[in-house]
Amino acid sequence: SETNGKVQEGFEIPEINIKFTQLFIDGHFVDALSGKTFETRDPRTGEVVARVAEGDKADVDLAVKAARKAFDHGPWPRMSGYQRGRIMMKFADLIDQHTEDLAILDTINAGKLFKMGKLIDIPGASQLLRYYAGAADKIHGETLKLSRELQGYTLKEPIGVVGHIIPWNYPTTMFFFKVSPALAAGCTMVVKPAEQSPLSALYYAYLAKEAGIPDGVLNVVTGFGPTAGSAVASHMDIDKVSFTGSTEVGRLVMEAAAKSNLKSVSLELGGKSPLIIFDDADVDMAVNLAQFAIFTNKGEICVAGSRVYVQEGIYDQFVRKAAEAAKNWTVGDPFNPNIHQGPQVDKAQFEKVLKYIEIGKQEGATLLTGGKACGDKGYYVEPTIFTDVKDDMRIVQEEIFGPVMSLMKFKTIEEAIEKANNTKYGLAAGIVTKDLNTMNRVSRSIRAGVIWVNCYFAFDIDCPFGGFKMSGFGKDMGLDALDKYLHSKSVVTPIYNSPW
Ligand code: TXE
Repeated sequence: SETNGKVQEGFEIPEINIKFTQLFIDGHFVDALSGKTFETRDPRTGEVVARVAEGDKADVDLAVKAARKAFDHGPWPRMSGYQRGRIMMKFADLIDQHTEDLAILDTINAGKLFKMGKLIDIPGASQLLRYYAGAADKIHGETLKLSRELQGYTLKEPIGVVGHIIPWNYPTTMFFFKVSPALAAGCTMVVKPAEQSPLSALYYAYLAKEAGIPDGVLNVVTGFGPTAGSAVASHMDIDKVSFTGSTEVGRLVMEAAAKSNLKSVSLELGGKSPLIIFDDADVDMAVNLAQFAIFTNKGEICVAGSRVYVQEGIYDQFVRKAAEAAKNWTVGDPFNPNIHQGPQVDKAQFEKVLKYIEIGKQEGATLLTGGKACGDKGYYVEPTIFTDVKDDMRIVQEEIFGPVMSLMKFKTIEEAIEKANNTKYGLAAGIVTKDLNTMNRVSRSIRAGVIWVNCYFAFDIDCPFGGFKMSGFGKDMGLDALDKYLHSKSVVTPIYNSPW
């Protein structure tokens, strides 16, 4: 396989066995009503690996009908939280028994590293289920004293039928970011996976049924955004839509919600996250962190540290070391356990990344390393670093969603804060410093939903995650995410002859 300078050989590709390619509606795998299917491709080669049912509005209608029935009349919202939690625990156990099969699907659909799938994404899915399973029987409202004549309490009720529209960069993680808290809350749902990566979602639907999740609670409609996705966003019988994807489509989803039934919306959108490295940083550690922050998952991460700001005292040294380090960041077949980076998800993303590299060059940035496609097939891109980058360049302002780092110099803490905030996005930021006051001051000054200090991608299920500004609103993970799928009802009673 191709690498950024090295050739890696001698690894095994596991047997690929695709079991589920139909829509999952009301507890059954079914063809799309239209009978249509679409190709799903392996980004390692660009070749078709399966044809998957192409659901559209009519199929979404059926799925919503099933979810509505399961919500209005079925056992799921009526069970105790403890019972729901036990079924979710069983679902988690089944995922653990199929880790390898599931990781294979995300590798051949999204180009994700197989070893990371086995170590992180798939075990993370069962962990998410268990976290929210544990919360399912701890959902409670408040007692309200109110005035002398009135007393009240709040009831936390499931919000209803939820539509989850998810992207392709983390097909498993995104599925469980959305589905786990919604299940715990007692909601029923329709999931629309990304057209690039529909396979694992269908497998999860099968495991959910095996675990005992009642029919109609979890439906999966595979298909395209403008048809199936938009039918979810504009459906009159969906009570909430939870979306992760581009800012552009997030806007369409919110518009569709507003124009239909004013369903509640949460959006996790794009980012252009800054990583700020101060003079007192350990340069080797900072270089590794910067590389990890942008090249992980081939830069297809909403929180990728795509803008790296380095203080002038260590800048030259940092540039030299970053160029060296990039040479050791190997690119190749994601089934190879020794490589760092697989292919971009599809041809469109591959071309988008290469286009932005051209734009960077035309804008006058200097290519420090990388800058080209690699391999004779598939969608591989070299880890790329630009220097001499200016704040208003498109490569600094727009989300590339690929392994492309923009490296910039700053003098003072004020300048770093100003540059970091000079973006329409506000998803994440990283700070590298040993100085406590710098850390606190910068953390409080950056307008972003998560700040990582001397680390990056430090996710934990108990830590809410979501954006500011045009990166969206509403949190995934933590108990905040459970709250997204609940609404609060106030119940008030009069008190006669109340003493106080
Ligand atoms: O995203 P889309 P795309 C960013 C990233 C990437 C760019 C384009 O910059 O390069 O978006 O990727 C569904 N109504 N992110 O085109 O289109 C679609 O089917 C309802 C960042 O793949 O936003 C898929 O299920 N739904 C992001 C989901 O939206 C629609 C992750 C996301 O696809 C729809 C992905 C419509 N009109 C891309 N059109 C992140 N925040 O991590 C599409 N969809």
